[in-house]
Amino acid sequence: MSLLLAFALQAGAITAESPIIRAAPAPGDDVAAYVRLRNSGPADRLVAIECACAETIEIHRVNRGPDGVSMDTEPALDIPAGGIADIRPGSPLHLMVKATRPGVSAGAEIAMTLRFERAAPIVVRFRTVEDTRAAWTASGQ
Ligand SMILES: [Cu+2]
Repeated sequence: MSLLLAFALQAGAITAESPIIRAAPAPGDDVAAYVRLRNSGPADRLVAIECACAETIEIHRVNRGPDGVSMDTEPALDIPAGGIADIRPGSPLHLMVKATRPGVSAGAEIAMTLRFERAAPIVVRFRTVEDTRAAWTASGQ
C-alpha cells in the first residue's frame, strides 16, 4: 500500500519553455508574463507563482463578452497529462504580475517559482522584453 501511495504521489515532470515577461514601464506597474508548460507526467495543475519581483502574480483569463473585455483570475490552470498549457501572447491567458518592484526592465532575468498540484516546484528564469509577442515568435513557439 505504501509503495502504491508513493508512486501515486510521485512528482510529475513539468518544464517551462519561452518564459518571457514584459518590461515594466515604471515600478509599481502591472505587466504580463508568458510561458509554455510541458508536462511529461500525469495531469497536473499550476496553482501558484511566486516572485520577489512583484507584490503578487495571478493567472488571468481574458473574456471578450457582449459587455466588453474583462480579466478573470483563475485559481489554477490545468496542464493535461503528456500535454502542454500554453500561456502565450495573443491567447486569453497570461500571468498577471502585479505591482512590480524595481528591476523588471528590458534585458533582466526574473526568477519565478511555479508551484503545481503534483509535480515538484520549478524555478523559471523569465527574460524581460519590451515586446512579448515578437519575443515569443522569435523563440520559435
Ligand atoms: Cu491580467
